[in-house]
Amino acid sequence: DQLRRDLVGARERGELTLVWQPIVSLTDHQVAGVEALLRWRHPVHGEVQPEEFLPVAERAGLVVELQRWLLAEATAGVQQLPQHGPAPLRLGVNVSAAHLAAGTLVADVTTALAASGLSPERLVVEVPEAALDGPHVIDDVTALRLMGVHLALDDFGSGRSALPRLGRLPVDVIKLDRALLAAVDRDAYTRVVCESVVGLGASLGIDVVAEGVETTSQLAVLEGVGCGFAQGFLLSRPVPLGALTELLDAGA
Ligand code: G
Ligand code: G
Ligand code: MN
Ligand code: NA
Repeated sequence: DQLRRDLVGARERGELTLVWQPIVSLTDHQVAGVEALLRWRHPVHGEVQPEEFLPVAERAGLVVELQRWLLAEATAGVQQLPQHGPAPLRLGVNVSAAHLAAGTLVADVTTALAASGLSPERLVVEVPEAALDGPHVIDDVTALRLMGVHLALDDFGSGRSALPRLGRLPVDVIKLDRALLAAVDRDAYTRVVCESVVGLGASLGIDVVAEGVETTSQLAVLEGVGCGFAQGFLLSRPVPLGALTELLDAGA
């Protein structure tokens, strides 16, 4: 299809960009990290979202190329950000089931860290809960963890439960799926689920990040149940690197 032909060469033509979304600590209200998100500025269709073009990239065999570009851009970009907070900003990058299946994740991360000089402890590799079932996933994320890289379970609570595997995975962060957040201030059951995950995190030494926080009443519930971190349009939309720099300088 046409989109697939357009995606070949999109990187060389400079049509791929990253946007950055802050992750805020609910303890000290400082930005603790950022998540790098991929965007494609299509010459005709305008901004195409990853949900739309990542499946196309998969069919075109471009996933590894895109992920290498993303890792290089994101690790280099985060090095340019001002550091005001108590600890260096962490960088979250998304990996997909297709990237995990390609078997190059550990090498790709190693290359990006070496090229950028970013300390491995500052990188958080976000693996969707639904992508954990692949053949080499546990070995690969364990190898990353041994390098000092942190691991986040992304979209937690949206797919097949990762709960039975939590004990075998070196997880540092759980990211509560934004579908859960949508109901957290309206539905008692959802609030209890979020509270339980926060408690589980506390017991296991895992940070919990709530994604998709859009309203002050959602934020109030999260603070009430002791959730450590939040990310979402209420706190900031994903923004270009320059705007993120201004936001960090303004918050300092
Ligand atoms: O940025 P946003 O709303 O549109 O992202 C939509 C989905 O695409 C999310 O599930 C997110 O995890 C995923 N995503 C965003 N950027 C990347 C990326 O660079 N690589 C991969 N594999 N997934 C990404
Ligand atoms: O699956 P992943 O968590 O990586 O997805 C991140 C996606 O969520 C990005 O596409 C980002 O644009 C989107 N996102 C971030 N904050 C919000 C929010 O508050 N509401 C909604 N609906 N989407 C959000
Ligand atoms: Mn993510
Ligand atoms: Na998510």
